Amino acid sequence: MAEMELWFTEQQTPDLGFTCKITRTIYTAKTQYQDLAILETKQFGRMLVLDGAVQTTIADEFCYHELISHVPLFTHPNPKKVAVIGGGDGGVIREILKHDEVEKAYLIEIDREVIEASKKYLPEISCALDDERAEVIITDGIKFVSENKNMFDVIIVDSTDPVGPAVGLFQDSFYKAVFECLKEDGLFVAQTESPFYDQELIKNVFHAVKSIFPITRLYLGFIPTYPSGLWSFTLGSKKYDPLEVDISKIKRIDTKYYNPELHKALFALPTFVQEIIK
Ligand code: AG3
Repeated sequence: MAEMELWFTEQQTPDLGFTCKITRTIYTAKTQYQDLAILETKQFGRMLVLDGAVQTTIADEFCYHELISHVPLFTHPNPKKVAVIGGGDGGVIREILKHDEVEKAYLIEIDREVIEASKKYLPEISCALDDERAEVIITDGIKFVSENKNMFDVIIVDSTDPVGPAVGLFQDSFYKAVFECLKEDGLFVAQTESPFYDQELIKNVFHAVKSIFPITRLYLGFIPTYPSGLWSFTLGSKKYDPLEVDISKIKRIDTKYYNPELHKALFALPTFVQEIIK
């Protein structure tokens, strides 16, 4: 008898699924906060899934992790203290530590089990979590940000979709707390979902950030395993504008997606996306 084929589907919208052939389920757990799975897919290699939503895969993680990290870090002229809210797989920390001037990168993750599973099964992504410049703090990001003032040069919000524990990371009160948690010339970036499927969300976040930060910008990237592939990031800044960066001064670091030529080009938006944030 032919061997049975196994397929995993993320239901990306009520009417659309994204399906991958899998060779095996490596690990599953019901954590205090979510359902966690590590799958071995044929097309993308190992995959981290939280509550049925694809978070990252070995094959395309670089797209997301580089875009969410290097755009803010090359916009700030001297980022020394950086915090990641969420991002328990460690991919953002790995990218942050490619910047020599960063003295300390804090990972503020609510779910310890995401970190543990990533360390065990996704070492290519989590590898920098044991670096001496990295510090892991297991706590609620909303609580952490509201309890610390004037502390970071850059904050990167690497959250899951705005459901369950992440809902509060997309609210006005959180962005106000992020503003206070940043130094006087600090800036932040948050992942803000798909311009195809999440227009209301992008619009609301953009306007919320705009009412708090003097500079607000939206940029896009392509992440094959996320809903629609086209993905948005919202940046709020107290002083530095990503569009004013002198790209000839950007240091070459080892990346596969980000490069200085893309730094400003990422902010050039298709007309339908310009309409969303009008
Ligand atoms: N965080 C954003 C994942 C959102 C994906 N959404 C979905 N598949 N429905 C990714 C964490 C990577 N460090």
